[in-house]
Amino acid sequence: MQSRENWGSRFGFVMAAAGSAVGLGNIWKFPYVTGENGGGAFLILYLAFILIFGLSLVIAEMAIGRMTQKNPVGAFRTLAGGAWPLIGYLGVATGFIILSFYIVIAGWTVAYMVFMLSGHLASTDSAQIAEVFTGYIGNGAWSVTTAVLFMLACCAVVVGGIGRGIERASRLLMPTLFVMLLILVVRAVTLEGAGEGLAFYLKPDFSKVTGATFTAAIGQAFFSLSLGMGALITYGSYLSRSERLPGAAFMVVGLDTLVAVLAGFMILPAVFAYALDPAAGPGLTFITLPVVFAQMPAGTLFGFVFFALLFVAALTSAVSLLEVVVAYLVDEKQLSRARAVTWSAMICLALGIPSALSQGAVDSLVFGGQSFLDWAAQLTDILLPLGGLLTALFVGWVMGPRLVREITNDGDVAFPLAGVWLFVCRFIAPLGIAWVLIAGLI
Ligand code: VAL
Repeated sequence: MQSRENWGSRFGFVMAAAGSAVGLGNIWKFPYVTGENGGGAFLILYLAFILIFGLSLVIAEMAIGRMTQKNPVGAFRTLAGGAWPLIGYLGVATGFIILSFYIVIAGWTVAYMVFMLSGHLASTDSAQIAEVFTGYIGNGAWSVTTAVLFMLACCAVVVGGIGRGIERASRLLMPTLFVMLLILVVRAVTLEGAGEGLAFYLKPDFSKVTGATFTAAIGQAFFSLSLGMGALITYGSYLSRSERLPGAAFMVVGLDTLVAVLAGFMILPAVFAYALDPAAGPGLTFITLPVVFAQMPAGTLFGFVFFALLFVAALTSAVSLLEVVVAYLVDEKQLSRARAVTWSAMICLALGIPSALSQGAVDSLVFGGQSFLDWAAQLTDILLPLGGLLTALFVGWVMGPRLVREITNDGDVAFPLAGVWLFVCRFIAPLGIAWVLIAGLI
């Protein structure tokens, strides 16, 4: 058997894993969910969940991948028999569902880069921008086309493999993303009237916190960290045995959280500076922000940079989701990489088309008050924490100290919090996640 390809360097791995984590979840979803859920209060919950559950599970998933050097299904099968490999299947399926609607939204960023330059979004009237947005997403042919284009970009990266494909793209794209983000944050917080947005973001309003806020915050934490979707197990499986895992995991979690927090600093002050509504929901990025850019000096340029930023973030994330399925097909079904990429992209597109068409093109794809895309997204908000809960149980009760030995390279690498980590996996994470899930359902 051919030996498994490894990341070329620690930096390459961290950039790829941070590329997976930093995505639409941080830049598109986080600011609007924060806007809808009372600003600072949501921020506190989100940060708490990242710290309590997120970090421990990131370490756990990466370690499971590295220990087995296998895709999620193969990894659980190698470590334990019985029903445990089902967690792997759950992860692969969840990643696949996410990818199916992710390419649709990412496709919107492709269109918006063009719209920004062509002047389609040069209006200070949000009703007019809303018309451009709904006109475009409601046009089935266009939204399917941009989703296909985006998927092709993902395939181009993934088919190149780990080192020459994913790692090379991430090493280039992630630093670019940070530079673009910093430029936009500086622009936003120096706008006149930005202070009110900063206050909204940083001063918690606990009266807006309900059971649903908890579910939203935990779903957001898992989505953002790429947990429960097989991605970190898969990326971990390409990590060399000699790397120090805890440090890499800390860096990935830190970068992901930093980008989400900075995205809040980039968007909320700008929205307030122009007296717009922070609770505009999913349209915050695609309807509200163009109005902001239209009023800002050199707004076309900043607007273009913003949607390019969103595109880059989405690409490195979608690549990791595609790699989950590709790794599964290559390891378990012995497909060549090229074939695995072709098949998974085609099936995923087939599943994504209803999401693309549910935005106004086909009325019957809206049911129960939500579009097909919303249903898919909502389903994953439950599947992700569920996957996390099961992984925590597995790690805490089945693997236990065995995985600690893996994390510490048999005692060579310091992991002073091993005891706390194991305690979190055994008790805190399963009970806490279950509690949040039940509170949300009730
Ligand atoms: N973690 C990414 C994001 O936040 C994806 C892979 C879901 O968008």
